[in-house]
Amino acid sequence: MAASLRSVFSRSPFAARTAFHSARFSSTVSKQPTLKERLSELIPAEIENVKRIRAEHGKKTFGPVAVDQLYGGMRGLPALIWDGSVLDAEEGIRFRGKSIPECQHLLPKAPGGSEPLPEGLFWLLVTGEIPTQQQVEELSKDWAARAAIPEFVEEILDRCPPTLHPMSQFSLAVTALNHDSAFAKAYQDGISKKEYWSPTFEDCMDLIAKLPNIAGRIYRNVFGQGKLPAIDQAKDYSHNLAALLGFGDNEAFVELLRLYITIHSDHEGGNVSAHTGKLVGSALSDPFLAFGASLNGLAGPLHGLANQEVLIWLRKMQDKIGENASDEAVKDYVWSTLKGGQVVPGYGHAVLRKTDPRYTAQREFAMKHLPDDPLFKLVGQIYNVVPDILLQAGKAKNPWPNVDAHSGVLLTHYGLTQMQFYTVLFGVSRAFGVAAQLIWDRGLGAPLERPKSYSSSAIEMMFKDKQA
Ligand code: FAM
Repeated sequence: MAASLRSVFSRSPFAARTAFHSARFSSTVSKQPTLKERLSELIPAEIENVKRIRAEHGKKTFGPVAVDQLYGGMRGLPALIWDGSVLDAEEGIRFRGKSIPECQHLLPKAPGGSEPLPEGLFWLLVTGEIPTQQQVEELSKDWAARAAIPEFVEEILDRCPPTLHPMSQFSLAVTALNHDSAFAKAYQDGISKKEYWSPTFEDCMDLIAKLPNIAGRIYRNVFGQGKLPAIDQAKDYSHNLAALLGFGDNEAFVELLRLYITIHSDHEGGNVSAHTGKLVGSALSDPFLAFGASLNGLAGPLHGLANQEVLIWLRKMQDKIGENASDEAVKDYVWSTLKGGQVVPGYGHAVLRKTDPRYTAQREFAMKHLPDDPLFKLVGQIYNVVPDILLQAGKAKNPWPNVDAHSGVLLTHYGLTQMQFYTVLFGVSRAFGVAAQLIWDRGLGAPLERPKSYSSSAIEMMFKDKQA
């Protein structure tokens, strides 16, 4: 065994890690398959499944393309395949067919905890299966073992001015992780297409594992919260992330993070961050480059930055109309936002047409853990007035709250009051979905993305002599 391990070590660090995992596996009789072992069984079957679907249906068409969709941000344009999660306009997100309450019920929990472990959600996104307690514990251990970030990435972060937005710092650090990409190295070494998924998997595991150290370092550098503690190899991912942010002793906050990461992880394939990761990954940019690009999209105020914007808006509202303001005063403030040509942050959605179940899950958490929090009460009051106003204003297709209307209030309650940091936590979570998608795209041999663009004159020419 030692000799064969040494020979793979000399080939590449990725091959060595794989061999180490299999060596560990074979030495424990009752050990259940690791995520990578399970994937290596699932990928060949799915390749055959996709071949069959394409042979049977590949030439069929559905959904006409309207010119409005070309000018209108491609709303509803069928263009992507992603099995990990599907978003229904009325019902909200399902992860591999499971609603948020079902995930909360079915996924393994930490001892004494009641929220799902994000490790389990990742397993579900990747395999479509509910993992065992042992399998999520192995994943926690694996991620803790991979959590250290290279010294030069620490230096990059330490040199960033605290005035550089945390999301820009986050994206810089993630992009720099490409220095040690197993995929980039394997590609340079001439890896066969059939094997792409394996170093992609290793990069994705490293990516997720390293995010708490990156997020923790940004938080402490920017907001002056002292030295980072070491990762605790015996604890789960969310506990370690909470500890790095300085909240490891607060079990309710750790539970919040478990729920937070789970519900923010994925929102089907077409949203800006998920689609950007897939698009950039399709050029065979490694997962660090692809996810760095996702983060830059998430940092926009119409997408992930909305959680920061909500808190800023709430605070401005409180400054203007005071705490415990009447419904009338809140309504006037909402109207003044709209009349100023601004959006009401945390409300509306490109796909959803009902209250976001991610909002509901957070509201239920708040009812259980912080029912009397004044800011939570204000969020409830806003929920009672904003939808009617957006309907009266007559523009927004969806007047209901989305995920970002609630998350900042929960974080603030536990003392994480620095709203410029909120989107970083969204980013840590979104890595789970983007990574799962990248692994499958490389597993199924997804091609380079290259949709067709048209000029306006070409559109006019196309319909010149046709009746309406
Ligand atoms: N406040 C005011 N106006 C709104 C609005 C809101 N919350 N939501 C939509 N509108 C407006 C929108 O700006 C557009 O106006 P114009 O015709 O002047 O361009 C009109 O209503 C039609 O928009 P839509 O078709 O209903 O929405 P879109 O699909 O174009 O955009 C959002 C979707 C999410 C960008 C939009 O609802 C919005 O800006 N919401 C506030 C920002 C926010 O909360 N973003 C986070 C979304 C979240 F789920 C996430 O990605 N993290």
